[in-house]
Amino acid sequence: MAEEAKKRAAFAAVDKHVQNNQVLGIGSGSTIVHAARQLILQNGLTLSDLDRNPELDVAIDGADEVDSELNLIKGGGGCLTQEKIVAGFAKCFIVIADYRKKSDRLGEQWKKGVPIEVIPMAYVPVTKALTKKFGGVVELRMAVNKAGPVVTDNGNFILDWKFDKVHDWHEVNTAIKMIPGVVETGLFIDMAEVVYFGMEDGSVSVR
Ligand code: ABF
Repeated sequence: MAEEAKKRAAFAAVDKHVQNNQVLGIGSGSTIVHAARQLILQNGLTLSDLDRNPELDVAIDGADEVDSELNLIKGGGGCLTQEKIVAGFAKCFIVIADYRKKSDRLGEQWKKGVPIEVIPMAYVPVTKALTKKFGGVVELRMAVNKAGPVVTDNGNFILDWKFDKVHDWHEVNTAIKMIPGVVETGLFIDMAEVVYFGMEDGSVSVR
C-alpha cells in the first residue's frame, strides 16, 4: 500500500517537473528510488556531480515528515547533509512522500526526532547544549548491530533530538547550526516548493 503510494507520488512529480536537458538532483530513501528508476534507467541519463554541475534545475527527494507549511524533517536514513546541499543548490526542490509523512505539525508523525549531524569529537558538548537550550532528549544514533555509532557519508555522527514542544523551526534551525560542532540539521525549512503525497485511496495530494 505505502509502496504504491510512494511510486504514485514519484511519478506525478517527475511527470510535472522534469523536462529534457535538465540537471537533476536526487536524494536517498525508498521513495526517491521510484523516481530515480523512472528517470535514470528509462532515459539513460548521465551521472554527474556538483563540481561539474554546481547549479541544479530540479532536486527531488523523500522526507520523514512534512508539516502544513512544507517544513520537513529529513535524515532518518542518515544522509541529511548531502541531501540539503543538493536541495539547496537547486532552482526548484520537490518532495515526494507517502500518506504517512503528512502532518500539520512536525513531530505528529515522525517520532524519532530531528537528526543532527555532528563532528564526532563534539557529540557530548553538542548534546548538552541542545538539551540546555531547547529541552527534549538527545540520543547518539547507534548502528543496527549496536557495535558503535552510525557514521555518515561525511565521517560524522548523528544525534537524534526528540523535542518535547512545538518550536519556531526557522529560529531553532538557525540556532542549532550556530552550536560549534554541528554540521547540519535535518530541518529543511522554507526549502520545498511543492510536495507530492501518494495517498491511501490511490490519489496524489499536492501541497
Ligand atoms: C531521505 O530518505 C531522507 O532524508 C529521509 O530520511 C528518508 C525518507 O525515506 P523513505 O522515502 O524511505 O521514507 O529522503
